[in-house]
Amino acid sequence: MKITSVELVRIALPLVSPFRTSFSTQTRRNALLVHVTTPESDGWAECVAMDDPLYSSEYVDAAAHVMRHHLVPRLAAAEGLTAARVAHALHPVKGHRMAKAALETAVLDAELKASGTPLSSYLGATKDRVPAGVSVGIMDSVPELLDAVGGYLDQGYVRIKLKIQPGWDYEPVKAVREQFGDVLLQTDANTAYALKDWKLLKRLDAFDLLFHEQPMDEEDVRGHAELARLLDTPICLDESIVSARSAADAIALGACSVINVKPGRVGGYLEARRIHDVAVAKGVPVWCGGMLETGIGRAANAALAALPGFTLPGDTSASDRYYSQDVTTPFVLEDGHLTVPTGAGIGVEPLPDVLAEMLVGREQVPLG
Ligand code: NPQ
Ligand code: MG
Repeated sequence: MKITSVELVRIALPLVSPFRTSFSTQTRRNALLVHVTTPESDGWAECVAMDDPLYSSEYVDAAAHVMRHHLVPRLAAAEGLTAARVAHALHPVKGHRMAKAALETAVLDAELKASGTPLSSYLGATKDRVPAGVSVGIMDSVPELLDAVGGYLDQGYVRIKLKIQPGWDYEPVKAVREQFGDVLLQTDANTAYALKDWKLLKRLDAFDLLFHEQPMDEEDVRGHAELARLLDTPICLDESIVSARSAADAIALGACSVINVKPGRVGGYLEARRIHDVAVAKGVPVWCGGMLETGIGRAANAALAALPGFTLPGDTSASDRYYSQDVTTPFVLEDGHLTVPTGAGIGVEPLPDVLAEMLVGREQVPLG
């Protein structure tokens, strides 16, 4: 396949409500879409990098820069390019997995569209719908949190994830557990704790949680193994898992017994599938995380989440969890599930009128 153009498309989507985590409060998603064309077809993907390097070291301007100056020229120069060869062509560039993932996914979408194959079939999906969980931000008060959680449960979400940090952990988790009974409940600290805080998390053992996601620093894999020995609640890693190799290492060290798979964080859907395969071989359940994707990224995540090892509900929420107007046909909740797209490739594309409304800028990247 020959790439004939690569375009970076920036759009801005207001969030339906502010989303607060231990590292930021967001009121808007500035998304970066990648559009590639080939002589046979075209492909879309979403780069999940945030505005600021607060979740991981990547951020959207850096992703655009590295694509423009380092990644796209390598793709354009590659002989006999296929989606399966994108990672090899980009391998000389260290890191920048979110940028690489977006390019690989756009090429994959184009390739699969040309052959009429849905991404879900290509990846080996075994389900046509996936259970939807929801990630609930830090709030100003417990009553406000209970209102929000109650609303999501009324909509049908099958699992609640509470963002926590020191000072917002025991009381909110206890209140949600007491108010909503045996709902599937888990936490995500986005690295807000240190090993010395382990007693704060130990108190949460009382609430029969599925797991704590990424309590400590991204690089503190050994610390997570130590924490796992101190707690009854399992540990799930997110930020620490950047590849199939790091997943295998974390499992071997006893640092996690559950893995959050985010294709952007690990360099794409092919590496995400390898993590799935490693985890299945080790008996570790995986689930699909989220990065406040628009319908473009959400569609591909739904396909991944339909693989057999994805045995826990993901952060694959409906579009209206975040956006009153999505850039694609919206994903809706049906009986607590999202339907996996059946169209070729990722199975969705931006609605031109909506894209025009949300557009912040488009940039044609030179191929040479
Ligand atoms: C997580 N996501 O699992 C993340 C982190 C996260 C759904 O909880 C803008 C863009 C804001 C990406 C906030 C969820 C974000 C973001 C949080 C990602 O750790
Ligand atoms: Mg997380």
